[in-house]
Amino acid sequence: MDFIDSKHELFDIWNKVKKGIRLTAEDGLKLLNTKDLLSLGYMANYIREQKHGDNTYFIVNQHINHTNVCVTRCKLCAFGVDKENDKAYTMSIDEIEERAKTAGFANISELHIVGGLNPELSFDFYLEMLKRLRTLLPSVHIKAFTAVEIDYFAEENNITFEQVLEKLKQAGLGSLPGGGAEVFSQRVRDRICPEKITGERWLEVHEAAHRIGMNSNATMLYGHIETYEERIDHFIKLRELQDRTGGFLAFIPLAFHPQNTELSSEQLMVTKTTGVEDLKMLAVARLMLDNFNHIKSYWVMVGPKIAQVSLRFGANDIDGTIIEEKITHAAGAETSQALSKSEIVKLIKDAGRKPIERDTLYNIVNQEF
Ligand code: V47
Repeated sequence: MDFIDSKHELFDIWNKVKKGIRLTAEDGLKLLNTKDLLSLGYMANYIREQKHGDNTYFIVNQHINHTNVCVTRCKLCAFGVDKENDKAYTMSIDEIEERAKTAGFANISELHIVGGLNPELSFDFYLEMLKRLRTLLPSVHIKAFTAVEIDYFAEENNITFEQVLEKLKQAGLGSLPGGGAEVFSQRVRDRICPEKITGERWLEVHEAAHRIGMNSNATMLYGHIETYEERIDHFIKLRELQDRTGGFLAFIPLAFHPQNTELSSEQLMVTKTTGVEDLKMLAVARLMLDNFNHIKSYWVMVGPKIAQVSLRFGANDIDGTIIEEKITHAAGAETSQALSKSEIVKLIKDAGRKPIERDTLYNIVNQEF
């Protein structure tokens, strides 16, 4: 007997999944509304295993957040501050280089660099930073700057996204991370990040990157004030862009962390996401984003234990060693700053999956574990 039989509320969707038929917005809503987490996970796992078998990717990487000074000051964020704030910091290129050098000794294959919109840092600063990192660590892939930062550089310098991206690429940029997408709905953005670029602009920046042959990732910040309809709308917009370009490498659902953000205020009282919600998002992402190869379970946000279990709920990537993380930890993350390679390998093996160390573009670095 099939795990999901003809009497099951998800039977029609299961039939589509088995036949490889694209799910509709209505199907997506039904998936988000189901209480049957195991059937949802079963379907997501079916696709996950079709695409990747047991293969489960991770990366040895280092995050660098070079400045927390930010002019947009989004309500969802506990990291960005005004430049007058006691906690404000901006690293010099020497300091960034120093951090990268230490990471280089740990044999990282990726630097993930994002920061606030700091008017005191010129575009030349970033070009110089990339050139120096490229010279220091020529074999390390630099994944840096969210679409929000790319848009800011374009506005500040009165040039197009393509021009910004071309200059950064020439200086050493390899790809764009997926941050800053939040939820594309303008209703939500007006309340959680009114100063941030629109969802359309976020998508335009990524489309421009894909046009010049640069890959990127996509994210969605969930678990605050967004509705299930708005989550589905976000998935569909990402899926449409991916149909046009094929440039996205991975989708990463980001579990909202409310502590120290304006969204945890008494009026809004947004609380942390639960394990069920986290697993559900990863599973629905796998099923709705049929043209994304990789669904990444970001252990920093969902915790290593949920990340591990999610390897049976659609996820095939557990992200990386990270080393130092500031954005989620400013908002109350209880996870550690880093996981060692052997800890990641153990999580994956204990889930009955095969660990594969990858680089940013999913080339295999090592699979002998
Ligand atoms: O851009 C901000 C979000 C992003 C909070 O591309 C918050 O490989 C939760 O984008 N609670 C940074 N999230 C993280 C990110 C990322 C992480 C790992 C891998 C990749 C990748 C990308 O986190 C921000 C913003 O969208 N964020 N504040 C918060 N309070």
